[in-house]
Amino acid sequence: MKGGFVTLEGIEGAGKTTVAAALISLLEGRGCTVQATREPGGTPLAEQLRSVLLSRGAETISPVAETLLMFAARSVHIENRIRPALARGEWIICDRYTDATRAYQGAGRSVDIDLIEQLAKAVHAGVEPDLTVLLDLPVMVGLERARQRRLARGEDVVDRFESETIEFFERVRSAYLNLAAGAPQRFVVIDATQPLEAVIDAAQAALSNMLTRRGEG
Ligand code: Z5A
Repeated sequence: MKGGFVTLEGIEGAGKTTVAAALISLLEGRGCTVQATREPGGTPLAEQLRSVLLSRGAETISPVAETLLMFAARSVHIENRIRPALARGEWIICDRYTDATRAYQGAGRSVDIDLIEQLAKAVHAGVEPDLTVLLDLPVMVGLERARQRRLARGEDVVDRFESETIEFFERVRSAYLNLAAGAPQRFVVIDATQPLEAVIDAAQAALSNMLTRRGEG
């Protein structure tokens, strides 16, 4: 079986981390070699850029600077990890990718979408997801899940994104749904308010369907 590239997207608290584990288990059950990774991050250097992007320091990071840093991290990630793994015929399950930049920096922070597409072309022409699973849920539900998780872990700090307004996350959610509507051959949208088992079943079915379409089902 040849490898593939699957991305998971959605607002905070959508369940991406949990669903990623279920997709890995399906692929490993079929004998595939799978790497789970995330953005921003995924390599030691890209994880350093993640810390810069998420931490709330004294200096302002402009929306354009944030976009450039996202793509810098992505470029490091692609060249050191994603491209080599795909070339070896492995699978990549990635928690967020360029659709997150389109949604968060483009819609959330009003960065010019043409600039984002130019950077995407420069950084990863030819490295596009085969399947994108969008976990969709109302903003308030996602934020409440994230808040509960922080409480359970005893964390009392929020990062640069978690401290954003509800309106910001509404723009991000709408942008994701528009992206999905514009590329139905790549996206599968799952109602993430369903019980976790139902969300996992739907995500695994989407991946199985993709394998079947590729003649590998
Ligand atoms: N960002 C960006 O702006 N531009 C970019 O290009 C990229 C990223 C790549 C870090 O991302 C931030 O980077 C992100 C966007 C920005 N900030 N935000 N928001 P991240 O992916 O690392 O962070 P995150 O989105 O905040 O991840 P998360 O909160 O961990 O979300 P999740 O992985 O989707 O959720 P989860 O951990 O699987 O689940 C959250 C909780 O809900 C957990 O307790 C689960 O048990 C529970 N859960 C999940 N599903 C269910 C269901 N169905 N029912 C009940 N409970 C559930």
